[in-house]
Amino acid sequence: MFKKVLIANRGEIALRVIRTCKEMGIKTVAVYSTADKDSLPVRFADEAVCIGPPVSKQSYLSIPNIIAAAEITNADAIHPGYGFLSENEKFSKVCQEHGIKFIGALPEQIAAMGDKATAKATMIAAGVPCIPGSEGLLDSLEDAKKEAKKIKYPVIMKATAGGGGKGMRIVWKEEDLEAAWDSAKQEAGAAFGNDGLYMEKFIEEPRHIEIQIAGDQHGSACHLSERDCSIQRRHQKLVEETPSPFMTDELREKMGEAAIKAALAVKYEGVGTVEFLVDKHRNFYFMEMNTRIQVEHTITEEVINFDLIKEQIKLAWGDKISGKNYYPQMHAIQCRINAEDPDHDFRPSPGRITDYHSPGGHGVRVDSHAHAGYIIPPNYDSMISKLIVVAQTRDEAILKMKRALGEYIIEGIKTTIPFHLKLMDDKNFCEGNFTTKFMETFEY
Ligand code: MV4
Repeated sequence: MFKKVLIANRGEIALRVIRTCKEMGIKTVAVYSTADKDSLPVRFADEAVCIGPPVSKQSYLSIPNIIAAAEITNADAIHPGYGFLSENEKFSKVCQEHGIKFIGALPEQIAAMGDKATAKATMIAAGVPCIPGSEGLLDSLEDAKKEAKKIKYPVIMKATAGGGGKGMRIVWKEEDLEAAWDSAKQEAGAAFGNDGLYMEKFIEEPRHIEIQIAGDQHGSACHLSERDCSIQRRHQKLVEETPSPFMTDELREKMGEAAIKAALAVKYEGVGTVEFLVDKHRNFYFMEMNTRIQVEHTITEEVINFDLIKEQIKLAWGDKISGKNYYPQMHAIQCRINAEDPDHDFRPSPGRITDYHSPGGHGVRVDSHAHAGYIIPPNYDSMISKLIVVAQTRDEAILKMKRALGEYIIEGIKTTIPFHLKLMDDKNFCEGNFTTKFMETFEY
């Protein structure tokens, strides 16, 4: 097994990875920016190396600084967490060239999935259901008009380098197509340095349901069931749960098989997620594949009783998967606790946590690097904690989440806890009656 893993990340996920490494008898190296020098990952890791100033580009996104830290400490593997360099083709490649195992996807897999039009073409070839649309990129406004006529309005144009909604435009009628084409191209070019667009039929009020998969270096893959991530705001997930209240045993089999096909099509090694849109008739369509561990991996862990970070490390080492699929035995919900003010359009609320008490008890898990006296730096993501509950049924999980949210004391900053408390009382949420449009009408 690896002797020493460097964690190229910060915050709760750095802590999460350190914990599993310790349990596996693997030494850990934390890297940190000067803003994080007193953070828990730095305290709990066996070694810690400063890699630069608070600004991410010069620290957590600096490939030379991180590789230097790995070489100095003699780490034999790097875990990138999520965000930052976790889906960076160049970083995966540079690790390879330095004889350091990247605990994540291979450069070719990152490239194949990072370009969305390429990913979609790969999935169509593999027989994974995709949303009807253009074959590859649109080469002109005229081409876009022709495609939209074929597909029929409403259509959606998406940036091939995108994800997360940037460079995406919904078009309801032909007279709006030109303006959408111009602005999407401009936005994608500025954001990604790639203004390639493709087109799809617009699916109205879909659910976002993703399938966790795992693949080994010996050509096998399995699925670990779904997560429902439909409760989002501006493409930021707020709450995730598994199983999805919309799922049926039959749909899970079909989506699971499709996700395995997707993984095998790119000879996927490690853990990954295949995202689908599911319409009201339970038709499902491939959306994208994430070649990293995700923020919401925790809920899957709770319902299948399985450490996904441990699995990731074992698969990177070359271990084989068991060959069976995994099905939820419990119901889990995660609320993302952000340092944001829900009363003021979820604006960031960095600063010092003056008092802190986290909930506990049966079926409650808190993944967080926060503590009393912790100063949330303004430079990074506003997520400071993940509150996860697991129970026998969905109704019990909601009750447990309300109980746990009620025990959570975080003073000195604003958080999204009051929002979550209100959500857990919402009739439509409690009935499992929600789509990706839920937050557009939810009255906080
Ligand atoms: C769509 C769609 C409807 N129809 N594609 C949003 C982010 C990007 N990954 C893809 N997205 C969407 N693609 C078609 N053909 C609706 C969305 C979408 C969405 C998807 C998942 C979760 C939240 C969303 C919020 C708005 C739009």
